[in-house]
Amino acid sequence: MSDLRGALIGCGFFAVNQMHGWAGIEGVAIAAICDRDPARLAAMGDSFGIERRYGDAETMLREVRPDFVDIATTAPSHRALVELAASLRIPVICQKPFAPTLDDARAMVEACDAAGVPLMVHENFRWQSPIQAVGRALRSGAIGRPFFGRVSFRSAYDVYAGQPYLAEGERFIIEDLGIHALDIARFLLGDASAMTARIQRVNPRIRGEDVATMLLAHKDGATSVVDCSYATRLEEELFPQTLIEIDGTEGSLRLGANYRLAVTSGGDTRHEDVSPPLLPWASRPWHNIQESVAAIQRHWVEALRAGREPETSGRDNLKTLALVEAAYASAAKGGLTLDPDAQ
Ligand code: NAD
Ligand code: 89V
Repeated sequence: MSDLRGALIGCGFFAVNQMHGWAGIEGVAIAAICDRDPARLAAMGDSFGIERRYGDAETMLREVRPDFVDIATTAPSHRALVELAASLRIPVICQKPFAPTLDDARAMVEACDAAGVPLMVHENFRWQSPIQAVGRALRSGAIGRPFFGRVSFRSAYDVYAGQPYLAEGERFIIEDLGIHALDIARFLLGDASAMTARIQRVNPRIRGEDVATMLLAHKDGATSVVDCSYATRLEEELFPQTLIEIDGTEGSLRLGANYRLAVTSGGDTRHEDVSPPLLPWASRPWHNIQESVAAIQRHWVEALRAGREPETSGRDNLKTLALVEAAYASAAKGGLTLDPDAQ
């Protein structure tokens, strides 16, 4: 018996993970799906045995009246779809990037607040089990007060094959991937009060930046470097692993390649394998991300049932989006130019 009936909008590249995630949560069923593209709608419907299929989101939501709606479209459509859900008082999950602009994002939060509708952004990277393990180690107090952090994602994986739109936008890596890394930095070290960034485009076949290096001042006193690249050819391709370094007053913590966590404290180092599980429907190397999809969706169900605000609520995500905007604004300014006479 399912006590929560969901509906999905957007049957593209990533939504299949969300459909698998929902299928694994007891008491939840996806009652209907929607996509403007009939071929994608049919493929998803056939794969998951969903009979109720729609080409128009409003028609679906009005007819099905689901308990929640999961928006898995790309950012340009998010505001209209979230506002539609709010107008019909349907709790809503929206994929990242939440919105193309902070103004849109604020309007979406306001619309859901005014309607009394729960809103979660599908910001799933902090839900990866290796990242959760880092959070637990940090919060155990073993390394004391953190004063430095690094959140690093460097790869040359061909993300453009599955997501061609990533090569087409004026903005790329900060908006698509850096947003996850910035959210992890917030999750581990708290909110930030200042940011400096530099961006580069290394791959000439894409429009936006594929390398970003950001420096954050966190309100609790730590400094962090958040760096990401899709132009980094390594001896071992680590996609989609996020590597983490945190130095604290009493020790340090490293999440190294292949999910090896080392916590140094009191003169000892504890090593732990914090590899994510390979869920039955998942496939390497995406299994790390796929597991976090299932985890964030479970979190949504728990929060919805308990009437609690989810961790990555729309309101919370405004702070991550503000960092994205600050990074582009800082990169556009180019930093302080040194006096050539001083060189
Ligand atoms: P996609 O282009 O493959 O799929 C989007 C689908 O939405 C398309 O089939 C399109 O026809 C449909 N669509 C768009 N607007 C619609 C509307 N108004 N009504 C009905 N259908 C509509 O995109 P994707 O690669 O699946 O990415 C979707 C979102 O997921 C993006 O925001 C992307 O950033 C995000 N994403 C998140 C993660 C993650 O780990 N959280 C990973 C990959 C992608
Ligand atoms: O997770 C994401 O948002 C994806 C990718 C890992 C390719 O950046 O778009």
